[in-house]
Amino acid sequence: RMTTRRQLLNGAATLAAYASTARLVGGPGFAATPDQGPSALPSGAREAAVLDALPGKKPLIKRSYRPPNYETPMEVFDKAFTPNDEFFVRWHLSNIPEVDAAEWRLKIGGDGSSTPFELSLVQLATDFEQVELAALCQCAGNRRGLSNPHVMGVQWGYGAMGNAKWKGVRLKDILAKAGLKADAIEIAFNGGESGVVEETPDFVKSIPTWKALDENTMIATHMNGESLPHWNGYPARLIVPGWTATYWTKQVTEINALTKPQGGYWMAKAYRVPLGTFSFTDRFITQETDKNTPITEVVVNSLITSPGEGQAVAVGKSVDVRGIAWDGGHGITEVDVSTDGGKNWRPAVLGEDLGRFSWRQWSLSFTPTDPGSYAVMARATNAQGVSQVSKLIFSPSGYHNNVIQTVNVEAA
Ligand SMILES: Nc1nc2c(c(=O)[nH]1)N[C@H]1C(S)=C(S)[C@@H](COP(=O)(O)O)O[C@H]1N2
Ligand SMILES: [Mo]
Repeated sequence: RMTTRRQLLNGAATLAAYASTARLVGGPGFAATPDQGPSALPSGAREAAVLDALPGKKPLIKRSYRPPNYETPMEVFDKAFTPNDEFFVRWHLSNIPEVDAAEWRLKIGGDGSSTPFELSLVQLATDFEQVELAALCQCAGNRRGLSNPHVMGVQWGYGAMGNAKWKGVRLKDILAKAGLKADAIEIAFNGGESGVVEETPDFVKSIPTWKALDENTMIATHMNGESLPHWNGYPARLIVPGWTATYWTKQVTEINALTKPQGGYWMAKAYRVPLGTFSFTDRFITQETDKNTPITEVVVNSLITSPGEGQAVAVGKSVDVRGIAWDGGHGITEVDVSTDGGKNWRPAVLGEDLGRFSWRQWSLSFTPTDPGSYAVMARATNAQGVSQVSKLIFSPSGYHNNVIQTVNVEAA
């Protein structure tokens, strides 16, 4: 347990340093850079975005200091897996405790469990089979800042997502010991943090029991071969492959099987869309009302990682257009690229299949024949035959923006 201990001490020192600077100036700010995000973001959001490093992280695009919301810069998405120190950070509440690995316990119970029990981190590592899976973790509000009209919430650009290899224990193996009752309809998860004021609703999320028992759903302790970073949920977090990251509870302390729908703020009020806005495959029936439904799986989407917006390219020289594409776990079957603003499309070459919950890299080379502007676009299609949309499907909280992206390059 030497590593754990050392890590803990390092973590404690850097976090204490962070706490003191944060209190004074709201965090150590680097100068604002051109990477404030796409021009479609509200101007206030662009001006407030600076590159800033949380303890243990490389500089990321700061969207808010408290709670800490940091976005991954565009160039990082050229990598198949997002390094832990460049992975985005999203918290709803500001008091995020430093977890002592030795004292941490995961309590499993709820009125839908007949045999409640507790697990230590050592038990989690030794009493269960360890599994590893590549999966995209994407905030449902990724690209919210591009909503037209603009909506409330963190004004994310393209970087509220990441791809990682998650290692841990299948949730179904843990639940197998909980004596689940037949009427346990949801499994709820509580995170370790709290709000600054007592009235702030605790961060509790639930998923349907069928999704909790899916063999891919897990309690992860490791990410890309290392312990989870503090900011990404150390010592353990829920991984719900294919579903938006709002369900991926970090610093999980409690798992409760419920015989009634979880009715807290973060389920009943937040992360919902009006009925019929999107056509989800996965339904969360026990949480549906006659007006709205919780968001569930990630929608088909892609990102052009190169060339960058406004980049100068040479006439007669080949340009490597590349990026990533993903969906909620059906798998990407095709990515089409246009270099003339959507008039003509050509299929890109797909990279290695890292698993259906991972994003997939793609590339295509094109050679500009004449000087002038080229509007480069990418459109992903998944195994269900569903493609990205040309026009935003508007939702009041700006979820699931999968509009085909355009990058303009200048050939001379
Ligand atoms: N405990 C806790 N877990 C949480 C959240 C939170 O606020 N508290 N936010 C969720 C949301 S909305 C997102 S997008 C992801 C972000 O994961 P990351 O910070 O590891 O990138 O964490 C999820 N898990
Ligand atoms: Mo999120």
